[in-house]
Amino acid sequence: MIVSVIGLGYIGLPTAAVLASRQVEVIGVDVSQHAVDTINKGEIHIIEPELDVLVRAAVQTGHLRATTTPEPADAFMVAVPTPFKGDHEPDLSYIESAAKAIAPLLERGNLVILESTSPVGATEKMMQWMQEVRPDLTFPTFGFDDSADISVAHCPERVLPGHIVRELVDNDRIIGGVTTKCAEQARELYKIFVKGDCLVTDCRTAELSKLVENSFRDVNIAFANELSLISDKLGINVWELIRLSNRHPRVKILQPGPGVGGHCIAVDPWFIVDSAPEQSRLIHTARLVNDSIPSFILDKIRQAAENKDKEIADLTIACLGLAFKPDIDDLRESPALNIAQQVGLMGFGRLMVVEPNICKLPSGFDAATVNLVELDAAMEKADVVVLLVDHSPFKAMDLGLLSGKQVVDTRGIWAGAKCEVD
Ligand code: SAJ
Repeated sequence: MIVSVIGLGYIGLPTAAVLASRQVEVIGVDVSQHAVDTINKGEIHIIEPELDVLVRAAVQTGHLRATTTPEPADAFMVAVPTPFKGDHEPDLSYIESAAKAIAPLLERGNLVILESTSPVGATEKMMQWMQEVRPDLTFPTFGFDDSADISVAHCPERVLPGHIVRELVDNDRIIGGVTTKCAEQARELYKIFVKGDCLVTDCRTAELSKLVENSFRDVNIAFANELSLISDKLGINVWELIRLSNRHPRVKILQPGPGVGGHCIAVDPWFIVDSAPEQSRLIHTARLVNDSIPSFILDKIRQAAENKDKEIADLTIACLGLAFKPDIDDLRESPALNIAQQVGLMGFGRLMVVEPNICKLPSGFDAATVNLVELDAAMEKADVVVLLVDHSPFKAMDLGLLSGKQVVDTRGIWAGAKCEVD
């Protein structure tokens, strides 16, 4: 069996490598020549624990190879980005390109699976795009178990960045077919590497289930973030508040932070809001609450700077962390990056950025006043320290280094937000 994985990013590459580790012949396809060349050398272009070993083995044994041009296969798995555009409307253009790129290669009996997180209806839309290119082939009709030449399903990825390799194998999977036959065919493929249950449903339910999972988390994080705003107003330490409240047997409040980042939780709820705006009031409000947090943190930073008896231009500030969550290099939709960039415009004499998982500052910073530095250097010079990401080295840091500095701890890993550590 030959499987082609379209899109070799955070989901496609681990999926391709895990399948290859089960002796399946995998052809990975990506538009980035750099990604393709890196993978063909047995290396990886992203940071994800355990992935390097898996990819190296898959390439060395000849089970995985990458290319920029799609090739025929028995099954195609599409794992491309689904960002939003305009006023938070889903942008399906990457799925459209993928569908049109594989359509000319399709043969009777092929299976096409959409893994990308998508709004309800996207799997059928992808099918339509393929049908337009291939009127000679028959495609299934939603809910009708007629026999079509091509099977189409939606199997949303649900792995947690930082734990992708383990979760790809262990998590249960939702397998949504355009028809039951499509779902069964897709299930056979996932059973090759998934140890969790493969739960069969229709493609529309599968689409919404993925969006709902991420919206559930977004709403719960918004609750924690709202507690942080309330506690700030009432002069209460939110970290202690949550720690104590969570001692109730049925309460499990998540952690506040500098906002919600990543390409999933901050994006997917909008797909629900876009398709049912009147009905998704809570989901919509949660998004607004989470998106408002960076400006609250910027106010805290301004206050911290004012507490120092110096002009802002004479102060050095350190921002610790740019990634959207701990111990990864992923800066997509990162509130930490957004906040650090805004701090760069506040007029501090110098901004020192510490991000142990990258080696070059991304764009959006003024090279004259901003540097990417090691933690020790930042701690030596900074008057104000802003902790934006709970990376392991920051958690392990000697708290004595914060002595005499103004500290804004957005993750609660030190003494709590807005404290002067003396
Ligand atoms: N966050 C908080 N407080 C918390 C937990 C998270 O502020 O208590 C923030 C994080 O700092 C980060 C953001 O939320 O900025 C998202 O992080 P995350 O770890 O909750 O989730 P992701 O985006 O890395 O992965 C999510 C996962 N979905 C769920 O847990 C329901 C993952 O399983 C999905 O596969 C992934 O989205 C995806 O690709 O959709």
